Amino acid sequence: MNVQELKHPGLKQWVEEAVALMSPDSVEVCDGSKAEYDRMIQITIDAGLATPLNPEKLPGSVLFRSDPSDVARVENRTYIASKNQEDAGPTNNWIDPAELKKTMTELYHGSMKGRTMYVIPFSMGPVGSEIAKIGVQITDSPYVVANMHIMTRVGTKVLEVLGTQGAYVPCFHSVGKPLGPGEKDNGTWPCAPLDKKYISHFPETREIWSYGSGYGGNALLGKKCLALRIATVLARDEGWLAEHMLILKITNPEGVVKYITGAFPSACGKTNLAMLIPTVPGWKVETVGDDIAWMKFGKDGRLYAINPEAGFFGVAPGTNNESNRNAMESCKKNSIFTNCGLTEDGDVWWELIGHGAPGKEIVDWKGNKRPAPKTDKSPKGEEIAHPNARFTAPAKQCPCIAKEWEDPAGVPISAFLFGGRRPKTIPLVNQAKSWIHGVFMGSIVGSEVTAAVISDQVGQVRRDPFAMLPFCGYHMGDYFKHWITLGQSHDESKLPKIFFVNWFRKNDEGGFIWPGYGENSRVLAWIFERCSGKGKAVETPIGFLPTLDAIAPPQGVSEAAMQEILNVDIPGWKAELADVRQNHYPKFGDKLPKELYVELNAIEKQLNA
Ligand code: GTP
Ligand code: SPV
Ligand code: MN
Repeated sequence: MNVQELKHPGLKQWVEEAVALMSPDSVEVCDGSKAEYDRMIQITIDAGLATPLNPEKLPGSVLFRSDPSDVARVENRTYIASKNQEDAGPTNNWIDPAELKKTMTELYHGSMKGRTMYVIPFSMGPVGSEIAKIGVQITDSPYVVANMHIMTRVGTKVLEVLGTQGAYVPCFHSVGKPLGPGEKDNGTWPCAPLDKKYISHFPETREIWSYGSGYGGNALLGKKCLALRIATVLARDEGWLAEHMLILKITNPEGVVKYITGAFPSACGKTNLAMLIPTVPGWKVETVGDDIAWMKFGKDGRLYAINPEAGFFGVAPGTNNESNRNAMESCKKNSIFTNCGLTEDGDVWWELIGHGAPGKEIVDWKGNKRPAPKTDKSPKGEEIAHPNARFTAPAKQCPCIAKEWEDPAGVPISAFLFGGRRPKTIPLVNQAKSWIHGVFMGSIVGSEVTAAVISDQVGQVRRDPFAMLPFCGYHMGDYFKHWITLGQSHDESKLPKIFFVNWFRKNDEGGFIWPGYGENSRVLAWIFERCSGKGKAVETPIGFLPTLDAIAPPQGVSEAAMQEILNVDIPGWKAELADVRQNHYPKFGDKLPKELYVELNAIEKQLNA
């Protein structure tokens, strides 16, 4: 479809202005068809950017290798350009919106020369449902178009819902690598250098401008940019929640169903928990979503969650048939792999895939030939797959996708989990005593920084409140307040119960104490029972902890180890709370809700008693 055929005058004009600014060679409006997807993939193969994989192993799938400057989200190039700096808050980068638009307009000037501009109408959430939001992304990356096909609902059906007057979030995206006459990508991933990349959000006008990166959350603008950063602003104004949360359905041996969401920072286990295969007999887990939840109150006063996405953009390393068989099955066909290794037999490979690689050689994520590894481990810094290598797979291919996953009414949530990677102090699981106590715990989440972000802090613990540090589109102090207000204005008995979990406690040798993955079902079962008014617990200063007989230890975990991870580490917690008081909360100044200091004071007092 061409631009002249667009029936929405505002949209048509916006595209025409973008064309005038960015000077693409041609323009195409995406229809969302399979033929279009196949054509995008063929274009990237012809440009030397995609490698078709062995159709007997991974039918309909390809592998991309990106640029070393373009392998993850770039938090220090991500901006919340609200009119007042105060509204972006201390945890977001801010530039005055007029100044930022001026800078970026210069960068966009002619940035699509030699390329095609694709106009992607997309829906976050089922097309036409009341809860869904429409965006329109223009991009010069066929890789992005193909990924958007999998991750969102794309095409003509979205334009039909938009009609002639409908509202949409306009999203500019250019990889920032115009081509000269006759020039081709020739196998070089197109992007701009790090200091020219911008991932910008204009919360008042609800616009997204992204430049210079073709990767993941920087470039698939429905995901973190729209469904989180812009959506958090809408949610604040309209009284709902847009969160970095998985959504799972859990069924107990008696057939009782509950839905649980969980917020863990990037690469801290959401996809794995959402698809977990329980080791506890008789229990079943199914997936509703693996990264983002939008939650609104139903007439019955309960919170209902939908997954606004249509696919998984999952971390490849660490994924194997033991740890996450459902993810392995989801990406067995029709999938896009980015920055994985390529074996001699046309298969993908990554660290901790469960086996070495066949043959003599393997191609690493930088495109270099290396000896085929005999085991599935590589020394740090010498990985064959980038530690943030990803698969993009349609959610409907997941063997454990819940039948409700596209229900526009959403699923009623019984529990929220918060957690991160914490080698010490934070117990395996801990239940908040009240909504406000849970909000306090969410506000102090800490986690080791992972490879999902380009940062020199990888491995260091940082505070990542609600796992939303890089994804909140406004002042984090106001975000805490929003959570508190929701609790105060609703019947607390109907709100989800709040839990803290930590799968990542380490022993003195640096090994994980808790085996994680499927064994996390032991913790889910306890949480399920707590939500039913059962499940044995002891009250401690930090919350309700399971009694030692409440969770049977998995094989290989001693009684003493269980005691260690279910203990209140009093000196550790005192240090934790002192750090919150000295370094974390002061960042938010007057915007830190005083209710949170009340919680902090009360817990400190009990720990000192
Ligand atoms: P994003 O997509 O970045 O938001 O990540 P995510 O939160 O969905 O994380 P994911 O489930 O993809 O897990 C990231 C990494 O953590 C993978 O390498 C997993 O193998 C590993 N992981 C997940 N769950 C566990 C667990 O219970 N224990 C341990 N030790 N590792 C885990
Ligand atoms: C994350 O970093 O939390 C992701 C990957 O889910 S990305 O889409 O790149 O944001
Ligand atoms: Mn994520």
